[in-house]
Amino acid sequence: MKLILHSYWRATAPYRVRIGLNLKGLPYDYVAVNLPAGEQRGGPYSQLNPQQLTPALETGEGRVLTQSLAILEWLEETHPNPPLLPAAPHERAVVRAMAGVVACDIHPLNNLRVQQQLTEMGIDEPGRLAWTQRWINDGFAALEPLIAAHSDGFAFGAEPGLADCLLIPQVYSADRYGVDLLPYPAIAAVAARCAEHPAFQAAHPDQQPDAKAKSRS
Ligand SMILES: N[C@@H](CCC(=O)N[C@@H](CS)C(=O)NCC(=O)O)C(=O)O
Repeated sequence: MKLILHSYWRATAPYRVRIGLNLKGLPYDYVAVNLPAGEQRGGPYSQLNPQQLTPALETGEGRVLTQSLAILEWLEETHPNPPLLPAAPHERAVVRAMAGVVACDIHPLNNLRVQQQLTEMGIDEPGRLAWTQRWINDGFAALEPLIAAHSDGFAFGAEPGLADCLLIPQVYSADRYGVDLLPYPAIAAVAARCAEHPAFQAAHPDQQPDAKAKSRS
């Protein structure tokens, strides 16, 4: 079974899946979908994912998975080791809560199509930036005490897991949008720890084929 990930180098939802695949040690082929050019809309990609959002993961025999959290849960169920979730139900719920802050409460408000809609509604660049920073700061303010209470190097405990798969791409986005991490020392510490881990390094946007092609052109 050859996995094929449809991704865009700078997009955070596919970045989550790249980290998960790397943590599980699963090789995959990378297919770039140029989001600013609109390749997610209308063309062959929209047959693969009718929601016209990345990521999509082809898992063989014509099957396609979408939604990064669903893909990460599928990875966990089909390749349990090393685990992305702790064993105890309460702890699993805490990790899913961390993931939910990013996936449900930050990212949907700041996605490309939302930015494009704000532009269409006449919101200027400083207004859009303030919007984006607002929701990242709200989410990080909620995550900070959760991570401070449960981290032992990574977001939950001493091993990387699901919460880190969500957190690190969001920290990348925070940096892109000029959000200061100073009020969030626990988040910053986890980000520094993950930056040393090969699975996170290989998943970083700068390491993706479409980022490299861009910098050559
Ligand atoms: N909830 C979805 C979000 C997917 C999503 O919004 N992906 C973004 C990239 S991070 C995208 O493809 N945006 C294209 C667009 O907005 O047109 C998931 O977790 O997979």
